[in-house]
Amino acid sequence: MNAIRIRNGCRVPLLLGCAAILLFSFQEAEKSDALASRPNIVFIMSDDHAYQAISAYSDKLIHTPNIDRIAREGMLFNNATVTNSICAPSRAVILTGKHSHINGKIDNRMPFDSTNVTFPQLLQNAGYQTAMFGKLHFGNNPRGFDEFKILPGQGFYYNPKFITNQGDSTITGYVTDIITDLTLDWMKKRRDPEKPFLLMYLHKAPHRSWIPAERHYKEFTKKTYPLPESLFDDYQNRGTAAKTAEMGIYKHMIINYDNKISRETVAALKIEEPKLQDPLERMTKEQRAAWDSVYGPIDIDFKQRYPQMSDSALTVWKYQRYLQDYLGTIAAVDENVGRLLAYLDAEGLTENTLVVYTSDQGFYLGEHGWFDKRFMYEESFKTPLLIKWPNVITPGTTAEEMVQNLDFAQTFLEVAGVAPPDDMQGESLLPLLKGEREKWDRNAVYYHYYEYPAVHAVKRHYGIATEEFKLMHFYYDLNEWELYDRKKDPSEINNVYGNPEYAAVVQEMKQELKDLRTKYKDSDSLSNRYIELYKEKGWIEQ
Ligand code: SGN
Ligand code: CA
Repeated sequence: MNAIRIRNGCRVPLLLGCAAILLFSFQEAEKSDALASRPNIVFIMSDDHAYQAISAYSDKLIHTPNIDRIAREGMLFNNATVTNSICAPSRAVILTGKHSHINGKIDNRMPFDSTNVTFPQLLQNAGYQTAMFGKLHFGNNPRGFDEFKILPGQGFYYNPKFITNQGDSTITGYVTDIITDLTLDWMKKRRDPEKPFLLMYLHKAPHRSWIPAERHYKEFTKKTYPLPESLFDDYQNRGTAAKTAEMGIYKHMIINYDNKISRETVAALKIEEPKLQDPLERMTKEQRAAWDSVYGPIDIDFKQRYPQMSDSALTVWKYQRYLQDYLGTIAAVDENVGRLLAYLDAEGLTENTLVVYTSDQGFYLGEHGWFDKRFMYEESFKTPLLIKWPNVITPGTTAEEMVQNLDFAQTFLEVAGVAPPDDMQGESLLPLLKGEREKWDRNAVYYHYYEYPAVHAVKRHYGIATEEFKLMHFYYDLNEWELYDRKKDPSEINNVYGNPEYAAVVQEMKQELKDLRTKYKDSDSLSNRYIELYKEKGWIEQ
């Protein structure tokens, strides 16, 4: 209509000028149409959320109807993995689209080099409105965001502090609810309907030390969970790294800090264990009273039973307490994901919004007797990934392709019509989202973990995974290889590296690993440089 009016108003001498105006207004209209039709991106990520604890993957432990909805209305990825199974490095890989050895954020301690180009900066430059709420864990503020409210470091479950680009604050309440309140407040009051948006909605839960919301105390502390087959793993037929890691439920989980038995009871029972900062100390009097009314009786019961408990009974007790609290925190995540999805529905945003649910890595829920992550073994290497985008993805589909957190940046840039920088190292998932599987040709993925020596004592290692095999090399104060037959031994309890039947596989996999390291520009000399950096910082002896 506007264009016609302009044309009708033209007089001959002005014709050229009018044509120019007309062209300009067409171009502008097209540009703003294209801008408006570009999808919104909602990136939901939790911290340490194991795929075993999402009912779209397995309903043995918990029912997560709201997270499952993303798969029901979209795509469930059965082979999504991370490149380095630890928090801040995973986030750096996601933001930069580059492996840790390239973006430099190899572990939770090293600073993030903010000269790295991140996909939110590129989306912001391309006209997206950008916001981030929740846990980033970088030590520095995110770039490329119009608004952010992030937890300092790990953040707190109760009455958390926030760093924002309008000053810092402390908010009373439960962290998962608050992160959602902040997100919805931004959506309701400051979202610009003229622009597509990128929202990064990042939960702290279910990170250690696993404190649920008050409304879930009673329900979850009553539950009993099935024991994983390898809860009592003795690490036979494995290498040194599995034997020396310090993340055993029996040996390393702290009865006070993790299992929430009071310091008084622990002292009375003469249990010797590390004393970490009390995670309950931030609670208000009322919050603490609500906690004590449910957890107090557990304390009394434990005090009575502990003297008679065998080692295996104590392992099972710790496992049950661990899962009750861990899964309790996930119940609040699921509810809050539901709140956000309902808001998108109510605002008519659902159809053209790409919603991702993922975790910064996987987690052990008693498999191999462990909690925590870090290893390239399955439960921490694999991460949940569910994506919906009703305008594009066929509902209820699954993807078996080997995708990684490395792929998000290029995916989001492609769906927004922004050319990715040449040095990003992932692959856009858009062909898979569109159902064009023939366009996907990756057949191996690369992994490299660095944070050692450090908490949980997981040795440095790198490796390659194909659909059939996984080959890992543990290095630094160790020089050991491990090979797992993923089809025959999905639980990875039998290292077949030295088995003559696998000699040819070892040879092939080593060659593939070498090729992959060349492709991604990783090398022993780079590994040594990062070890030198640890020495310079005084984190390891010279
Ligand atoms: C803290 C946890 C560790 C955990 C790291 C890294 N201990 O140090 O158990 O492995 O974070 O987690 S705690 O006593 O502080 O809870 S990460 O998800 O941030 O990488
Ligand atoms: Ca994490």
